[in-house]
Amino acid sequence: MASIALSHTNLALVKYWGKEDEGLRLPSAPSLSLTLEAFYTRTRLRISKENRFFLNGKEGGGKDAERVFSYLSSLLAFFRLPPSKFVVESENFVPKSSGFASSSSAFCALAAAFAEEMGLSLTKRELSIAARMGSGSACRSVFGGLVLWKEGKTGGESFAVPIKEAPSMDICALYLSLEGGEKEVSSTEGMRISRSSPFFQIWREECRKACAEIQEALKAGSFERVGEMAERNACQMHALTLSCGFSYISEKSLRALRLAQSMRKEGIPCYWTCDAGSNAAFLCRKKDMALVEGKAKEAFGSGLVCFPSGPGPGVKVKREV
Ligand code: 2P0
Repeated sequence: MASIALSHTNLALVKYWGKEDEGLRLPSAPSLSLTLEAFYTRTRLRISKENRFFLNGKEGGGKDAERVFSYLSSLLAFFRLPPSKFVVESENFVPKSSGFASSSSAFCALAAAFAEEMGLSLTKRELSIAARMGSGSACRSVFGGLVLWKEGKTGGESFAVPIKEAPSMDICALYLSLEGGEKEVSSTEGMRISRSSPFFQIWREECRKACAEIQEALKAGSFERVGEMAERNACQMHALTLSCGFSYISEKSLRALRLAQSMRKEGIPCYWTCDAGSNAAFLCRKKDMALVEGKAKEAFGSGLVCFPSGPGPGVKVKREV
């Protein structure tokens, strides 16, 4: 017997960057994301005599396994369940060469498989809270399409809610694999340092405003306004880190930003975003995807690897007998 969960990653249009409580992963501000169809994690979990973790078919020890089992122990304690051990087999369909993080889909799939295997019958809200405890952005992957993560003042108040699980707005992402390599400052560390910025309070306010404005723009059906707000929020996040003396963006990430801006001047609605790494993504309409990809290859060379994606579904889980 085992439980299998399938969860898609999400791309933040308003970034989660800063925690009020590190242990609980309570964010300093709300964030808003698009769940992506193209990238996902499939996780199979069963109770066993010993803890074992497999990633993409290979048994893994080290930090990944440590984080998985420490998270599962915290879930057992949170749901007042007796100590148990697990075999966890995860497959990541997030291309390694993309350089994009898979923690949102990984921890959402793990939370969902755990809840199913332990017979917890959680509501989506409870599952979002459980996923958040593994990795903040994982709480948003519980839902498909466009998702809002409310900041909340306590662990029980901080969860994601769907804005539109099947967006009628034509909105897609094109990931650009600009460079590889490990980032020097982890997200956890980067968020911690960023709290010391003189601009941190402004950043929080800007995220609150951006979440409200994007929701308004979605209602009004304005893709351009959504894109503008997302690009501005990404720029503000990177300005925040820079104000503390470190940065994730590279010369190529900035070239991608300028490329999005020049495409707009040509009448192609394309907007830039970038997470805690130097690989950027473009937001565009599905009908413009090929054109945007062509422009990216023109600018960065025909060998540039791009990953297009439309909106994806929320987490799914089933019991295997
Ligand atoms: C996001 N990022 O909203 C932001 C944008 C990176 C930049 O969520 O410490 O791995 O596990 O709660 O979720 C990366 O942080 O952080 C992240 P933890 P996580 O997608």
